[in-house]
Amino acid sequence: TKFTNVIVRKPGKSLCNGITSAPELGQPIYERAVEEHDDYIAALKQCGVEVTELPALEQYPDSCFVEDPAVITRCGAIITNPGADSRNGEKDEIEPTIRQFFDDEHVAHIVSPGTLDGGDVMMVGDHFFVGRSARTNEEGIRQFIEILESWGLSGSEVPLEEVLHLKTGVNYLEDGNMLVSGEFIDKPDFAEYNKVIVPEDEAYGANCIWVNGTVIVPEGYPTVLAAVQDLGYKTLVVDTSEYRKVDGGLSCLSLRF
Ligand code: CIR
Repeated sequence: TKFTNVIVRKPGKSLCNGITSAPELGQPIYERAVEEHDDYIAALKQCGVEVTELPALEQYPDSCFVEDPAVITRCGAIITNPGADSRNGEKDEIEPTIRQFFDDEHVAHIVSPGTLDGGDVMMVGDHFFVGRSARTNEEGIRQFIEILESWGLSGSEVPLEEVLHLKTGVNYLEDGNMLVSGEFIDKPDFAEYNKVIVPEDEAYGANCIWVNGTVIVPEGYPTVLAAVQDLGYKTLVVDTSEYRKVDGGLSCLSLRF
């Protein structure tokens, strides 16, 4: 795998009203969120990708989490049908940008009653694991796998019990290495990989991203950072603490392809 392009969207002030499962963490501080976003973009650029930065969309508080309304594979892009009502319209906002990179035959859609969030999709080579979650339903997964298979790719369902999205708890670092936390540590789906177990008190740190040989790790997760470095990866650390307040992390903030 080699990524050439990354799409991000600047957070709006409305990020403070993003969906959250952890209101006790408080609302994101907008100015700080923008600084963190700038640092994130700088880290991505260091990994040798071209970054397309879309403008903020105040109408959609969670729209900086561009990973959810689209999934991009090496064979084409899939515009999803995000499972949260307040986010569903984000699919129409991202599509024109996706079409700048892919022609008509290489853009597919998940349609109602199917729902799917890109945060539930983990790419491992030409196979895609798809979490069945509160956002991604059985019909969405069926459509997604049908599209993948029409492109010569494959997919499989992973039921989730505890976390919001599949990649909240498991992330593939290429080279057979997988960061796993909580409910994913013992899932048979991942038995064949070199699993790096993320301790419960650093669970948020499981959401790292591999970008062209470098792994970007969230700031404040020393066990995860050491484990990733032990695997031999170059690492970059980015603070995503304002995004954590609304259940977001490193992977959610970009589309990498
Ligand atoms: C949401 O609940 O949809 C946002 N507050 C967070 C989305 C995080 N996205 C992701 O894990 N892919």
